[in-house]
Amino acid sequence: MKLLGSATSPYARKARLVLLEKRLPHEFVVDPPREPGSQVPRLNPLGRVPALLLDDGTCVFDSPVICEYLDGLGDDPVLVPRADPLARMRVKRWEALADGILDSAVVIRLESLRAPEQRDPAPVALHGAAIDRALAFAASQLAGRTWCEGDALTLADLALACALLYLDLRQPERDWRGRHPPLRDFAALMLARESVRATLAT
Ligand SMILES: N[C@@H](CCC(=O)N[C@@H](CS)C(=O)NCC(=O)O)C(=O)O
Repeated sequence: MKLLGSATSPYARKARLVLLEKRLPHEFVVDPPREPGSQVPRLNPLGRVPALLLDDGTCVFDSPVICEYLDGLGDDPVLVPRADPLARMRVKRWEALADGILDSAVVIRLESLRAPEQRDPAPVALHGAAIDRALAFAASQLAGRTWCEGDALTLADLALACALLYLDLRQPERDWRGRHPPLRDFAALMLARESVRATLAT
């Protein structure tokens, strides 16, 4: 199978981390969807990455769907709990929280790319406040814990790491490490993983 993405897409990175942590054979294809000649719009009608192309030609899209599919391909490790509905919900809720941080960060990023006189401060303030609330929530949930859910790595940890490291890339001024020590410690743990280092956006 092939994962189509871009080097900086945090949603693609989440899928890449699942592939690497589960050691699933794959090819990562850099194919930014807006580049002329990109095959992404032909494969994923939404024109977004990540897009996972299976060997039979099926295209799986939207990172939560991709990650859940990949997790079902093997048990070493299980990244989304299967037996306990509450634990499963909590992992998926962490993923929703992390993806929501990213959705808001992308709005702010797109606004910053507009000409200064065309920028609208309202969405920047709205989404900035949402990111701050989500970070405070994540920190309160993580306090005193090593992993987001249970006592081992799950998709929740991979998703949160992608959100935090994307903020490092696009909003270094947000200083989430200084404001939230539990997130600082968590990020240090995640940055020690080979999978995370192998996918660092440059
Ligand atoms: N909800 C989607 C979001 C994916 C997304 O928005 N990806 C961005 C890149 S970070 C994208 O492909 N945008 C379209 C573009 O750049 O034209 C997911 O989780 O996969």
